[in-house]
Amino acid sequence: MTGPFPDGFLWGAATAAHQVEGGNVNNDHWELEHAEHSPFAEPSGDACDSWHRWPEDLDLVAGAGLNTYRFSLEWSRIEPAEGEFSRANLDHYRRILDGCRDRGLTPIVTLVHFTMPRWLLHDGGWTGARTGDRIARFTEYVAPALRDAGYIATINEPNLMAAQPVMGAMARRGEPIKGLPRPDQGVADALLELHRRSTEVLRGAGSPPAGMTLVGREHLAEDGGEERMREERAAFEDQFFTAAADDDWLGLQVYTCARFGPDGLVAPAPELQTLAHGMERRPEALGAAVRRAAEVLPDLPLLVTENGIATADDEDRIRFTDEALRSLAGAIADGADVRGYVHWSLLDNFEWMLGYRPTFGLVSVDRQTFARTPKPSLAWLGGVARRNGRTAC
Ligand code: IFM
Repeated sequence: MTGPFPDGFLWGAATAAHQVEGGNVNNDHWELEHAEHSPFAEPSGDACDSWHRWPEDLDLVAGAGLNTYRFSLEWSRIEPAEGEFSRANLDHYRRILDGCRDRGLTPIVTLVHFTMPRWLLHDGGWTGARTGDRIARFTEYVAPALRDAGYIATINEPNLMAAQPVMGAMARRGEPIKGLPRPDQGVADALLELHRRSTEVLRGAGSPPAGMTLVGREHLAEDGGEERMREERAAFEDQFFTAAADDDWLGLQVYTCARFGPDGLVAPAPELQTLAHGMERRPEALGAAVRRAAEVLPDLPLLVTENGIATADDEDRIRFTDEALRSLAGAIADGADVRGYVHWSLLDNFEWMLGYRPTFGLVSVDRQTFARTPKPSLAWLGGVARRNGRTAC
């Protein structure tokens, strides 16, 4: 690939607390993983034991030649009971930030990556009347520890989080899931309000640039599907873009496209589906999603905070990422203000309801010993980073 990637471009890999730390016994997901008739394929358990092995993880990122690490805080560890904060656990994350800076890595920190403390699950959840005050208090507590972050994301993928209850209801009615449906408007409104409250606190604390990370996708209309595509895009994307307009930056997490016919979402052909969530293999969706965000929000700096593929074939991961980066280079050449590319994921990790089967990692993790084994794709991406995207000679 050959890219006009700007000087200072960030190249990194991402993780999220519940997917890699292990032992997050005090959050909503742990509870759901262990519920009777749980929809989770398996519990998260010890995950990748990154709670203890994070220095090894950072060494892998820096050693490969990447310059950025994205990770998230686990609210349930920092505020295990309402209003009761753990200084020791916040210090743990503070040490990860220091560890990043010591290795020349720019930390991108997400405050909420899907999980909430159990006490919040049982007292309102994301849509609860007091959740705005609670996220503001949490943000206020953590903000001083995050002064060295390069970027802070408040909430990860609120557009996906708001679509989840809709998917749950569809599954209960036995309807086929053909992709991410239109978000539940009440949940979307609530999450955007939480983002606003958290951002307000970060701004007041003089924190690093604050934004949110959204699922970005290429929207494609099949014959007669144009109107429906525009409606769905407005609900899934445009309303979130509008809410992000006053932020300092926007994160896009792009894996695939969504196709629309006159009756709505069209499921990808089975031969095009990848290992995770039946997504269509469409690397060029990255450039398309970035172009659209840049068109709607021309003045907002963008970061690709996730992009990747679940595959057991690492050569295909390299091919996919190379194609995705070519499309990103095209979007940048056409004027999109993109500041970085962060691959999902550093490690093979806990892929939520699908458990450990899908492997998104640049590094595999032995489920018994937690030994990390870099895949060729890690060195490949590190090489891309060292050359700032220029083609290898
Ligand atoms: O693993 C998830 C991550 O937590 C959020 N974005 C999509 C990834 C792959 O499904």
